[in-house]
Amino acid sequence: MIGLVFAKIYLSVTVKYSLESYIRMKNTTKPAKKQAIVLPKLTPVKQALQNHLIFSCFKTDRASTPRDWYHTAAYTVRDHVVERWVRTAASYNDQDPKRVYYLSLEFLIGRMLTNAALNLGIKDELSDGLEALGRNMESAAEMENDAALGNGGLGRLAACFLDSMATMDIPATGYGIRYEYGMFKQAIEHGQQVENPDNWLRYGNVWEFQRPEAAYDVKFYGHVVPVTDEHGVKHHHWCNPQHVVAMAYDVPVPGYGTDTVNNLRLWSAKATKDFDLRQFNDGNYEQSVEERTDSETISKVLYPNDASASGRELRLKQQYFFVSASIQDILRRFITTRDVKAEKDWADLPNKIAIQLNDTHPAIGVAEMMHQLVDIHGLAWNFAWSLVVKIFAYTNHTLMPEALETWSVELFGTLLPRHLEIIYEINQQFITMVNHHFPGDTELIQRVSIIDETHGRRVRMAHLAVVGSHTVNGVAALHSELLKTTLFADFNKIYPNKFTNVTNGITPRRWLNQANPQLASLITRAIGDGFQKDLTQLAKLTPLANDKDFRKAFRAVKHDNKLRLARKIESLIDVKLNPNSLFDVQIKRIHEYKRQLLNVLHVITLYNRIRHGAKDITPRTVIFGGKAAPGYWMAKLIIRLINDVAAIVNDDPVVGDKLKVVFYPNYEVSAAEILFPGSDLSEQISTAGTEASGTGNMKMALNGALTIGTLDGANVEIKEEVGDDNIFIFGLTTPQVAETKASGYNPRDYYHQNAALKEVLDMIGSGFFSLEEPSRYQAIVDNLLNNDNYLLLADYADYIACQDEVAKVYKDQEEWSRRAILNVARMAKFSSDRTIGEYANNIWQVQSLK
Ligand code: CKZ
Repeated sequence: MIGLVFAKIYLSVTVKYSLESYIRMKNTTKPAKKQAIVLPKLTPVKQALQNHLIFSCFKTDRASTPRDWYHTAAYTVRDHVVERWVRTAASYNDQDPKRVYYLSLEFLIGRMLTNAALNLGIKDELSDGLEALGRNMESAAEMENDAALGNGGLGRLAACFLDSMATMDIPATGYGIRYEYGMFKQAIEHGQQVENPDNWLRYGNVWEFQRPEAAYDVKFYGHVVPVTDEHGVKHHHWCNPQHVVAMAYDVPVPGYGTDTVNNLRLWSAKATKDFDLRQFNDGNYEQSVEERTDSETISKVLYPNDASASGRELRLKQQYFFVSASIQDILRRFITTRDVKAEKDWADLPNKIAIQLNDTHPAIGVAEMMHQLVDIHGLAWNFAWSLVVKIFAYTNHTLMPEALETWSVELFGTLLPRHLEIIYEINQQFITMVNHHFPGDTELIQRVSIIDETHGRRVRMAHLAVVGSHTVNGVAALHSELLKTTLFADFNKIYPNKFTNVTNGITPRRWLNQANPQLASLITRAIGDGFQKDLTQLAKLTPLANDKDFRKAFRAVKHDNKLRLARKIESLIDVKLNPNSLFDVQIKRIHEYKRQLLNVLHVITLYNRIRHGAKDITPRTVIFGGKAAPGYWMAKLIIRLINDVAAIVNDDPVVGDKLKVVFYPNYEVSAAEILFPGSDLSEQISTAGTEASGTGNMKMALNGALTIGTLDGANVEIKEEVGDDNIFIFGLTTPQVAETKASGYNPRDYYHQNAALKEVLDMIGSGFFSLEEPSRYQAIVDNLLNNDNYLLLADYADYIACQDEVAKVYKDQEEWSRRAILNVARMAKFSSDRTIGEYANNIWQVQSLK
């Protein structure tokens, strides 16, 4: 017993000591004085390159490697970024505007060098400087590892939003995790996906600044002790927790054509103590080191399961870890910049901060804000809650049931005992309110409760996010409607004004300017460069769709981009492509609902037509790219099928160059920058009602591809913008999908009634593409014939007919170009600047700062 007490004292002393040594700055920071900042002058680019090669890389020209030149170029650009970053921070400090905090477990940034140089307007200078030193900008840029801190669309959206917020001078900070390992690297071996670790920090990271002074204590486990003080007020002490330190790493986010450089603050987990000296002295050296690695595991790796909840303790730890550090940081900034004593001072909080939850992944923030306001800063519960609901807003990105996060109450209560109590209290008050408005409707209460009692007891994070936010938005018009009528129908009755839509967008800086410099310069020659910051100006291209010379120039750009893509593919997988064939591209995460399999059925249908001697075939190259979650067996089987089909088709002499099938390995942001510009046809073929928005659809159209798609997600709005004649729409609509399922869908009916479809499925099932293992794809065929949850067979015939129409139009290159130009001209709506404008005005109530 005495030993135990001693151990506790010992622990608390060591923890306190090491925490203080980490978290030194917090009490020493004073409110910044308003003082003009004088910065040293920047060196001219060529001189800066020479300086950085020697002084930052410690290399002479003779001994320099391509990586040294990347670093040299990056340091040179970074100086310019930092100069503006310092001034932006100072101006935010002086003006103390309302700020936006974008909380996201994912930021899929990709490479930064070219993007930063372009946004700062020094790309040509940099390129010339490198040239003058006998080096080349592209080969330097190629050396940069992607920052792949995200899975797919949700993470990339966060990165596009950062670009737009900086470009629009919105005072915004992104908060996330500095994963030591990002999205895994996909290799294809024997046709199958193999996951390799993404050790992206191996050679250091020029773009991050470690901030040892911005570190916070994050607690886990332990237990709660209620204490009533001398005034009879109940307090809650979180006793005997484990401590982890969250240390900040800041990454600059330069806006385009502005001096604004915003901050992306990523947290890294550090053990609170270097060694447990007691164990060390006991001779237990290894165990004492292990404890340290244990806490540092939290920021080790990104979970790679796009759109499927994992339910693992480490994932919840990651969520709480970065959310707690971020909210401590947000409140510290608020407190240190003003005198916060009474309630009325705190009442200003929602006028100064807006927090956006990127899906439910950071939804624990609602409880954490209550914890910090009530338990730490001593605010009364009801007052604190009134602030919370004014501060938070929540974006939902998916209706897929498997992506909806819930945590077992047991796990939650063990890891975060105080937060479970807080959630119970929030739920209690919420249910009381519901009961008041809908008396006696116990089923309603069961359905909306934050605690799900029907599958064991589980915390429903989406419900916590809805209850704790003033606004909930979907990411495309159709999706937001479906949220109100399906997933959140009950909540929409309870809070009729909470739900809204903000259609996604993409940043034209990366996805046009950077990825497709040739198209950007063709557009600039035609209409000036105002479109970079104001995509509505693309409308000026509309009349040029009817201009033969412009169409020719536009086609030449596309052809060049296809050549660039073809070269890349040949270097990767040694397949030669016909650049005059139709490049038909589906690049996105592999998921059954996205229906890569439907595309495969079309490929095999074309193959059969060729084998059966059809003459009138429009040559096609069908390109797939995308990663499967490592535990998603069916998605991995689909990748294997694509590769097996590719092997057979590409080797069949009867096919010639009429048809080629490519699986582009390791699809990532830097690959996307080559793939989008080189695409003719954009495959957006998810089952209607399943893809919340999609953003690749927008990137494709902006780069002059025509879309073949269902009326799903943002495709609906793309169709509205480009016009029915300039998009290829097929398949069941969302209500038709629902009707088909409700009236006893039998996929076998389609199989028996469509000879081409039957032939394709029989080939797959009988091992035509897997001779060495004929039953390899039996599960795919069985699934299609017996379940077909995503209605591939129901949509097959219409898809094939639509693809035939595509092939026909492609033969008329003038008509194809005309439509493609109109697509580019009508993409204004899909700029993330428009999206961010809507968030800023309708949700955050923040202004640009000049
Ligand atoms: O968000 C995009 C949309 C897409 C939508 C995607 C998304 O599918 O249509 O354009 C931007 O709005 N991603 C996720 N949900 N919607 C998502 C991503 C990662 C993870 C989850 C959902 C993930 C999960 C759940 C990662 C690890 C564990 C659990």
